[in-house]
Amino acid sequence: MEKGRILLAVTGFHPQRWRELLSAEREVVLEPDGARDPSITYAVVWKQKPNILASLPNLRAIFSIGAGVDHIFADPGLPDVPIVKVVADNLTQYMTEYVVWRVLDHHRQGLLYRSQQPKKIWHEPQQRPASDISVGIMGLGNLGRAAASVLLSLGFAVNGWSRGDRPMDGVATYSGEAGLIPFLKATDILVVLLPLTPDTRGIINYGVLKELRKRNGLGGSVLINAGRGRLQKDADILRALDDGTLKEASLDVFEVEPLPKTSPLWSHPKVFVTPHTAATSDPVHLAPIMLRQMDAFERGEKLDNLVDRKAGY
Ligand code: NDP
Ligand code: OXD
Repeated sequence: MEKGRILLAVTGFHPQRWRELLSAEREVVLEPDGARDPSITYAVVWKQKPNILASLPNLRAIFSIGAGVDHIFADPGLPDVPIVKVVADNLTQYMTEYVVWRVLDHHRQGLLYRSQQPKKIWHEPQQRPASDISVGIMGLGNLGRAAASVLLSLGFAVNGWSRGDRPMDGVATYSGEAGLIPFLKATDILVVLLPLTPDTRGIINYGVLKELRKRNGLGGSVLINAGRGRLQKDADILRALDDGTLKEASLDVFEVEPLPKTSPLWSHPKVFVTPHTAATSDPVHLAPIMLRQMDAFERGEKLDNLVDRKAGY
């Protein structure tokens, strides 16, 4: 089979860098030039323009530049071809670093020390062992499981919540709607690593935050969201922080991105903001993985890491 050409339809990343790396092995056409081009068989996308993929008569597979694929499903004219998501060691490592960094910072009172320093306050809060704190990972998938195993090795108690049963050694696992409240009630630090789907949109709301466990050495429950912004209600998080339902939050993702300059989250003393950078897709690592998958597919092998279109992730 001839090597298919690639349409690169990328908003917000660095299309030129992706183009350079992908074109080492295949011809790459930048959106919008490839519209209706019959020689294009693959699309590599991030937030592609609506209906561009539907215009390609011989499209055989869509590759997401990210682990999340909600940006692809936002296209009303999405063609019915396989969708491949990113699963890669370096992306997983970045996310594990982010989760462990934020959990340790909240556990070791980083926000308190940062507020004390400008005022030259020498005050030592009580220290507690990690084993006193349970971290609940919402979304025990590729990223959630990797973070869970490092947190376990640091001595934290770890809970996990997923759609189906996903047993993991050392982790108390919960699943589905029935498992949600018990999972929250056993969790001090909630780490959100869910995909954005019709079932998960808005799931991080006041009612859910209210269920988190308060009995812990942290002095309150903590939210860390590195999944997607529209999983959460920004206003509910602010309300929970202001009435003490939440002690602190680390947010990498927001309902609207970039986070509007008018958002009170920017200057909230209990919030740590990062600009959707928990785990950045690095084309140097990811482009070769995509090219290998295209080669394998053309040899008649199966594509890995396929998205379940019905589940939406
Ligand atoms: P996976 O598909 O491997 O895992 C998703 C997990 O979420 C699975 O455990 C799945 O359950 C669970 N899940 C999905 N829907 C539900 C539901 N309705 N109820 C309960 N659990 C549910 O994804 P990854 O771990 O690779 O990535 C997770 C998300 O992280 C991405 O979708 C993306 O949005 C986000 N992300 C953010 C980045 C950032 O920089 N901020 C970077 C990379 C990813 P089950 O196991 O049963 O299928
Ligand atoms: C992703 C992301 O989904 O960067 O990979 O958010």
